[in-house]
Amino acid sequence: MSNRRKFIKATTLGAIGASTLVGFKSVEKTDASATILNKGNQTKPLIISTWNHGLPANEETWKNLKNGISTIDAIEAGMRIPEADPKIRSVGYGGFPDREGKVTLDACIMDHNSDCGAVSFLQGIKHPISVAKRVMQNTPHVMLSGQGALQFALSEGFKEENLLTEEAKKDWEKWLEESKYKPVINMENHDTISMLVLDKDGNISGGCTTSGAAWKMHGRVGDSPIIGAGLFLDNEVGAAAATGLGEAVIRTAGSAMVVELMRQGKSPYEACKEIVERIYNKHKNHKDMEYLQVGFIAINKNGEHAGYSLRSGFNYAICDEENGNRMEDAKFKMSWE
Ligand code: SD4
Repeated sequence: MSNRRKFIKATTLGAIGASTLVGFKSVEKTDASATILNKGNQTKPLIISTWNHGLPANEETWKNLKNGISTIDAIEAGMRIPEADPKIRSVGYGGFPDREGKVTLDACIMDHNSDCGAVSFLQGIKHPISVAKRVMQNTPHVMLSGQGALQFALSEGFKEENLLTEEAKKDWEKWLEESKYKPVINMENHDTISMLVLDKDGNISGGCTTSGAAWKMHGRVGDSPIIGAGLFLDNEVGAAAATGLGEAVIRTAGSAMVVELMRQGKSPYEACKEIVERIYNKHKNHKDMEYLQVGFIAINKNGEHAGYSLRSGFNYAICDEENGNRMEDAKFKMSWE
């Protein structure tokens, strides 16, 4: 087993151990692609989220759903956990900055009515997911960006603060020594957090939040706030969300395509795999191929779920009544080695 693989395994199991699984049984592995939760009329709630930081996010969302909070508010509550955690260098506060040393954030949220809200290139606000929700609920628009998004957040009562931690600043200063843009996606096992929820009423909602690719150009926006790229759902069919190199996901309208394939009858696993294959085929001779990683998670109305990535190392957190909150390694097309 390579060092990298060992590292990923260790962090995966470490995260399970570290998590406080309130009322949950921790299960190390399930055959997720074969799971069908919902036979007959009764819907069993299900949450899936990308990466290890999906565990505490799922836990918070689950707790809120159990307390009768609306699904959108429960998603927001869950995603605020990694956003506020300075140790997570790919989301919210403590996220890696762009090449000018600015932390710029992207997020979106979508409900079962196809209502959605997003913010992109937002600076100085710790919880972009909450601002995205306000865009959805309190404006006639879907996305606000940059200075306008900040202005809106302030008008809604959000507080402006410095999101660049000392640790992230040190890493940026080190990066400046060579200034080479070569994203190392999933190296630390926590990129974008995307969450998909099937609630007790059988409705599907989702959210996505990130500080985007480290050392990106100032002004760069990734896939995560773009409905159809980083996140998409159709309550008649299912939902999908992405992590990895946003440029590749935008070029292929990744999450929307996964949902369309499910509409045509593919399982979440088959749909994620086909879109990853498509992204690979479109990029195999592309300059981005050297560091290309993309991963998708998907759920359908039956409660089937899956994750699939181009390269190894992607995992996602699954939470349901039967088996609690646990990690699943996504299947993948190829390893990094
Ligand atoms: C982006 N997909 O901005 C996001 C974040 C990510 O490595 O996963 N970056 O491209």
